[in-house]
Parts: sequence; structure tokens; C-alpha cells
Amino acid sequence: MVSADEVRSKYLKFFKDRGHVEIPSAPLVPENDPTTLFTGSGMQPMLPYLLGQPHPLGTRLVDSQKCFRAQDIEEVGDNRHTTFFEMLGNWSLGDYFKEEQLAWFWELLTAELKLPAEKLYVSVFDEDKETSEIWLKLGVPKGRIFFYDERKNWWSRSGIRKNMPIGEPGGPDSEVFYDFGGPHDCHPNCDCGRFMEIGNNVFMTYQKTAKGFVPLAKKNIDFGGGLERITAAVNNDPDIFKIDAFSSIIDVLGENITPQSRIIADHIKASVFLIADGVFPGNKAQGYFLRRLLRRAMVKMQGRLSPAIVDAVIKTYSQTSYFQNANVNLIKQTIAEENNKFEKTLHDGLKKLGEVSAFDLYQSYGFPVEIIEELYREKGLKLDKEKFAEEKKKHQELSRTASAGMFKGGLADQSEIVTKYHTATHLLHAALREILGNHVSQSGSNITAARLRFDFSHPEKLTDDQIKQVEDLVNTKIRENIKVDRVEMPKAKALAEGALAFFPEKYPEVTSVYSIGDFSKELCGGPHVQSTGEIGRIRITRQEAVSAGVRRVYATAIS
Ligand code: ALA
Repeated sequence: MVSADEVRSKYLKFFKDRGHVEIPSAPLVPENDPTTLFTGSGMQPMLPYLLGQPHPLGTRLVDSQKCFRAQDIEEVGDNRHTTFFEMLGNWSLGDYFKEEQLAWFWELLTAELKLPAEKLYVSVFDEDKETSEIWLKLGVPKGRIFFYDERKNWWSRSGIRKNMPIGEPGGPDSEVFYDFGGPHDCHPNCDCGRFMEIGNNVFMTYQKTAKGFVPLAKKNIDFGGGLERITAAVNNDPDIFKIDAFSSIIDVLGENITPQSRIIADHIKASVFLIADGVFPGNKAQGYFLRRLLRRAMVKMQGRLSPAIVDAVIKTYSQTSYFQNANVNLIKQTIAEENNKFEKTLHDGLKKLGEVSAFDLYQSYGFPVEIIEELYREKGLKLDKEKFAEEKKKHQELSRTASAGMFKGGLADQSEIVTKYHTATHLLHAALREILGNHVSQSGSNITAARLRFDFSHPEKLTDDQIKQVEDLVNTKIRENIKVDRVEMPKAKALAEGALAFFPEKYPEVTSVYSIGDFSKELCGGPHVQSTGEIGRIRITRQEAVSAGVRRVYATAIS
């Protein structure tokens, strides 16, 4: 059995030998791209460089990037879907192009990783004759080159050209598939599992603008290939859960490879990586997905959760630097706390079974749908699925409306005092970041005429001294009576300039940005006071923990 470590090392060395500099994996929560919750591909952290900014390490880069794809949660359980994976990636930033990339990838697969050439198939964008010529020259016979339209062979983060937002780069691509052999005659892009995509060469050459597509200043190569899938191909077994990067975790469970053990292994692994990158279980944004992963895994584990599984994940990656600075105890503690919370929820919910509706179990008690069904079945109760679906839909609409309201600033009303508190919230956010560090980001806000309440990411209780420093800094900025400025600008520009944003994906393409001197800059719908002096003075009255990693402070105005 060839290990994932071995495949990763061979890939990195192959491209380093060809002039590439290895860059470290970026965190799973994007650092400079608040438009998306998770890093889901190797190119994401490379975006500014693909758009033309010079990279400090040159024009040839290679890495293995930690990736998380939340949209695949429900798919996990078969032999090839995962939420967490490593994407091997190499880039040419205006350096080499198609000829070199395709020749090198072919050499890597056939000479270095020793995959039999006759098991490799390629797909090409149907307008891209140049690429099919290159494959033919490399020895791929006509019969193994397949042409598809943009639905399969155009790559951008948002898919086909029509769906790309202004500013987004993309281009035609050419994928390589491994044929695991199978019962029926099909084609490389069939979903049956016979053919598995093991690498995608993107010719990242266009950017969408308001006037249509324009060529990027430089032609880039963006290659990405799933490490786990390539390793499965090297071992000629289509079940990626058999490779050591999963089997080492499944072994600890003492189970065979089944849909259930695959879900546990994937979800716990993803959770350990997410917590190590600063995500904590919660009801919103990244925390919400982590909670879903953990709870789904916990349901399947039925009380067998132990810290040994966390150790197994960390040991699996001991040859990488992923967990070098991780706080392993914090990871274990976070999972154990969530487990306790969930057990209590289940316990309380079970007592209520029959008294409350299935929807309440789902919504208020956090039961996964499959568990509700099973409870109902066991107790011989009838679950009205239609009613459940209807209530769920109604709730989703309500929460959409509520979140639309929230993006008016989380304000109870637009009275003078509420407006003052709103501006104070911006000052508080900036002050917390200055005193505690840039890991602080808003995770919630609620304002009434009596007080402001502000939730933010931070792992521990603030000391009295820190509270005083934050309070003093806010009050200094109030005393300076700084003018509050509002400008309209494209969202991408605002974010690029470092404007803070709570749930940036909710803001329109052209959005208003409020600045308070050079102290604070946030995407926001207002309203705000004209100058900070109007606020008076504030005092932080209370702090508490919302969940692991999220703190809450309350403040009132004292004028
Ligand atoms: N960015 C390309 C992908 O994610 C390589 O498939």
C-alpha cells in the first residue's frame, strides 16, 4: 500500500525539481478573502497572484492545500466523497503554460507514480483544440480524449461563465481521470465511480468584467489534484477510505469500512482540522458547519467518542506541519464539550418525544433529520414528513427575513440612542482587534435602547486590564469626535482595502462602507451618527462566553 505521505512528497519534489518553490498550506478559514467561509481549493489563497500581483516567492509555486467543502457533507458515505481533503497544487504565474504543464503532469503520473497510461483518460474544453493536440503528442490516443462544453470543462469558483461574478477569474480546463475498471461502459465524466478525476489543469486566463470577459495580463496555470484520490489510483483501489489517511482513523474505531465508518472518519478528521484552524462549534457561519459535522459523527458513534480518535487524526499527519502548533488539548476539549452538549440535547429531546413536533426536535433540539426518523420508527409513531418539510421551509423563509433584518445592522430600531450604539459597536470592534489581536472578528451584534451587545471570536475571558484598555480606546476615539464617513463602493474593492464585514456574502455587489478616521472601516448598511462625539462615553458592563471561542460583551452609554 503506497501511503498518502509518499504521494505528497513525490509530487512536491517533482515540481520543486522543476523550479517551483513550496509554499505552506493556508488555513481552512480564508485569511484575506472574507467572501467565502472555507478554503475549498488550492487556488483560493492564490487569487491576488492569479490576478496579477507579483508573488514574493516567484512565478512557479507548489503546495498541498488543506481544503474543506461544506457542500459535500450529505454525499459522504460512498467510496469517494469527503468534506476534508488535501489538494496538491502547482502554479505558473505568467511563466510556463499548457505544453509544460500537461507534459509534466503526464510524466508525474506515468513515470513517477507509475500509473499505467492505458488507464488514464483526459477531458478537454470543446473549443480548445490546442490542448487536445498536446495530449495526442504526449501519446494519449484519440479514443481516450473526450470533449465537453463549459459545464464540465470550464473552471471558476462559481462554475460556468454566466454564474461568475464580476472580477472573478476563470478559464478552460483539462482533467485527467483514472479508470478503476467497472461493470459498465461509460465515459470519463459519468458519476458511477468507474472513472475518478485525479487532476485538473486550469488555464486561468480570463477575468469577468462589467464589459464581458477580458484576458488576464498574464496567462496562468492553476493545477489541482486531490491527494487522496491520486493515492487511491496509485493503489488501484477506488475506495479512497482504504488509503492510510483514512484507514488509520477507521482502525481506531475498530470497524470495517462502511458508509457509517466513512462518515465518522471524514467528519472527525475535518472537525479536528477546523478546530486547529480556530473554528469552534456554534450556530452561525463556520461554527455551524463544524457543529453539523460533529453531531452527525456523534450520532453514528453512539457514545463511543474518545480522545483516541483525535490522536489518530494527528498521528496520521505527523509527517506534515499541519498540527505542529496545534493545541491538541483544546481540540479534544472542544469535541468533548460539544459531545456533552449534544447528549444533553438528545436526552431532553427524547423526553419530549410525542409532546413536541418533529420540527421542534429538529429546530430547537438540534436533532439531525435521520435521527428523528429513527426515533419515530422505534416508538411506532407516525412522522408527517410533508408537514415537517413545510414547517422547515417556513422557518427558512423566516430566518432569511431575519437575517436580512440583521444586515440592517442588528438594530432593534433606528432611534437616536440605537444609532449611537451602532457607531459605538464599530469603535468597539476596532478597539478589540487593536488590544486583543486581529483574530477578533464579529460573530453577532444586538442593540436595544438600553445597551449594545457584541459577540466576537476570542478564545478566553478578557482580563480586567484588557477590558479597561478597550474601554479607554473607544472613549478616546469618542473624545476625538471623529467624523463618520460613508462611501459606496464595489464590495470586492472594499474588502481588498481591508474593510471588516460580518457575513460579507450577504452584502450587495456595490455596498456602503463606513469609516471612522483610519481607526475603523466596515461594510455596513448604517445608520450612524455624524461624529463620534455624539456617543458620549461608554462602559463595558459585562462579559460572558457564548460558546468555545466566542465571547460576548455588553456596553452602555454613560453621558
Ligand atoms: N482550481 C482548480 C480546482 O479546484 C484546479 O479544481
